Amino acid sequence: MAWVSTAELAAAVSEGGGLGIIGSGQAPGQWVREQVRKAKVLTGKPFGVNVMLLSPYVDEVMEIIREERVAVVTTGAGNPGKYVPALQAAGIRVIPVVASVALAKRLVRSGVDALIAEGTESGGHVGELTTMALVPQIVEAVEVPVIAAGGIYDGRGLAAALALGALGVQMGTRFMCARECTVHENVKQMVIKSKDRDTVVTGRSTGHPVRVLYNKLAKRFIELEESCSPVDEIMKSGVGSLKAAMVEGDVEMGSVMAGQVSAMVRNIQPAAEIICEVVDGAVKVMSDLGRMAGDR
Ligand code: TUI
Repeated sequence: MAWVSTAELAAAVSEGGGLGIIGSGQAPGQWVREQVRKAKVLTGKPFGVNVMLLSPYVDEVMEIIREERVAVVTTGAGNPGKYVPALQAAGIRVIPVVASVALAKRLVRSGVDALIAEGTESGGHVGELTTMALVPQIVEAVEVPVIAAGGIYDGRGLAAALALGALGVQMGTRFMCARECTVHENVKQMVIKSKDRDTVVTGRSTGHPVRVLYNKLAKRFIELEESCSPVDEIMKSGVGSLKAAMVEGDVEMGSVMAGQVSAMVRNIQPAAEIICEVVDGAVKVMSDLGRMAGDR
């Protein structure tokens, strides 16, 4: 979660029993190094960095991650195959986000350590399949551990993901409203006020579909797409808009990337409390389901 999951949130998640991930987005290598070093001060526990493969800085970011010996790299928006050997040689676990069975199989052949199967319910760059359909298909297709993502908010979502064969979950949107999350307060309030149908996917015609909370920018994007404007004109109207929303708090003309569970987020909570609630909730759901199964 570029501009959202900074060192503070990642460290708080790792301290709370999860694996915190710093979102590096399109930031240059030096910014990533500073964030990694800040997280190392805030926690002694392992954490990861997400690398957005469309970033112009991807090569230098990968190099810095190697130098800093970060525990885990996750990737988004592409195929990280060529980076896998060098990262693993430095003892770094590589866990790409995938949205299709084909890419999952290809990456397992590249030797990745695990996969994150992300359904279209998620925020930001999205694929086509839902988490419910995608996760079991990837679980069947590969032998590495699968982590489910997209549409997971609480213990019910974690239990459902485990039922589909995932061994864990990745959650983004709920952590946007973690107390330690440094995203602009306007964004937190927009998430908290959102309703079930408030996210839309824009940019399908550009080849980079992105789920966002509906606002003036999303409206303009949809209008440009409906009028079949040239792809570069549509892309241009999105440049810098993620930072405008997440850092500067422009929730009208900025890109407020968030997933479909946005509507379920109702308050600001410490990251550790979120993790406890999710895990305790899943244990309760699973024991209730076990009882239901035992009753027959
Ligand atoms: O990457 C994300 N979420 C993102 S990246 C991002 S920045 C961006 N901004 C505008 C346009 C495009 C990107 C904002 N949010 N999540 C992980 C993710 N990866 N979701 C889906 C994918 C994915 C999709 C297709 C991964 C690989 C893929 O196929 C690539 C291939 O080569 O087959």
